[in-house]
Amino acid sequence: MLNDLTQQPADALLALIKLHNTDPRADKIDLGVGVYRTGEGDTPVFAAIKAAEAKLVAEQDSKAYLGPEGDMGFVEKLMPYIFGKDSPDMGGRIEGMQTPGGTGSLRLALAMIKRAGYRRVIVGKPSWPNHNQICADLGLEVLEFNHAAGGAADMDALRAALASAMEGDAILLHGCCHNPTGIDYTDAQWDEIALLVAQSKVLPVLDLAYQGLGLGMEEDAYGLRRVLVAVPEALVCYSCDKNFGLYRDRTGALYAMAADPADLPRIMSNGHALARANWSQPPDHGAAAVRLVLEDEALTKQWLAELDEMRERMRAVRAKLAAAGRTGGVDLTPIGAQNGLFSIIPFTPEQVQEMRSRHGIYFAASGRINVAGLTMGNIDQFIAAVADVTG
Ligand code: PLP
Ligand code: TYF
Repeated sequence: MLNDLTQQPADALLALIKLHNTDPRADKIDLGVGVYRTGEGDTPVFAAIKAAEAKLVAEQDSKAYLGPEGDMGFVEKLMPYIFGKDSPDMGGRIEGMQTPGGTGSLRLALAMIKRAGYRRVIVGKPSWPNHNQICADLGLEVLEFNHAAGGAADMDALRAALASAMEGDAILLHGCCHNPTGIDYTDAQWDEIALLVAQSKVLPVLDLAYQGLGLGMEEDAYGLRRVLVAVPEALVCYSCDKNFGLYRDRTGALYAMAADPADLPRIMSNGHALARANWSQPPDHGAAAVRLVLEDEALTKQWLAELDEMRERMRAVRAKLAAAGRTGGVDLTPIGAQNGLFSIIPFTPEQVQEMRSRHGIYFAASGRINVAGLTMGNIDQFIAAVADVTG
């Protein structure tokens, strides 16, 4: 029986790590998987997290089970950053739980909507491959629309998708730093999206995996907050794995917004039951470290300063790419106005292979580059390689 299983492909993004590692060239460049890198090419642990971890080791007096909801101090401390200081729980209408990363949160959110009777999820394409993969695994149908056209968000495609929405539809929206395009909605577009989502009555599922890496912590939450004030119910999938640099510690949260605070315990009891059926309880370490950062004013300041530095470095890389303008057969200008770790350069599949074979530069077959893999030391080499393979 086990022998009847068919071979599954490896995750293409994670497979790139190995490809890059086995390339012997000293000047190779890794623009593959989405992790932040410093100007020296490292992905260090945040100093604020290091300090919180030291405190955790010194002060944590038990590792006894916490329950399927995880560290509720962590869940609550994040809320003002996500939902705003003025109304961090929308008048008692929002409650959360800790999950294993943003992926765990998406898994629970989508399993929860399936339980609630939703049948279809509207998703902009291209999207992070795991969105479709989780929907497929849960037996949720996916309705795709084009996320972008001509370097900007394709609002016509989104309007048409929402106009065709039926009862039992949800829509999955990237809150900021769209993966893989880097093309985010403008504030004015979010204003319209909030109205359209409310009118169409689809359930919004907002995926916020990169808050603070785009334009700033507040700016990156604009769209999410606009949607939440316009609709009765929503789910928010949050990841701390990028903006606290916790990646492998799998740190995230799921928040539900209910029409009435009285509905929340019943809704969340489904999240807790699904967590028990999936992983019982989330891993503690990353969330406890984030809580300790957010409970301490000095550590919070330090974390925000580290996040500012990351964002500013990525903006500087983007500005330098944009300044190169037309390079070979492609135009790098739009990259300057895009947000977060990713942008797509319209390479053909052959050009992606040539970037690897001729230049030792590794990125996804879609042409998605992780801009954080570029530094002031290798960016000219990258631009010259782009000119070479596309010229
Ligand atoms: N959502 C998007 C759009 C992502 O790119 C990622 C990336 O990893 C995640 C969610 C999940 O993040 P994680 O599970 O590593 O916290
Ligand atoms: O898109 C990325 O590169 C990140 C990291 O299965 C990632 O979101 C990639 C693939 C994967 C899990 C995380």
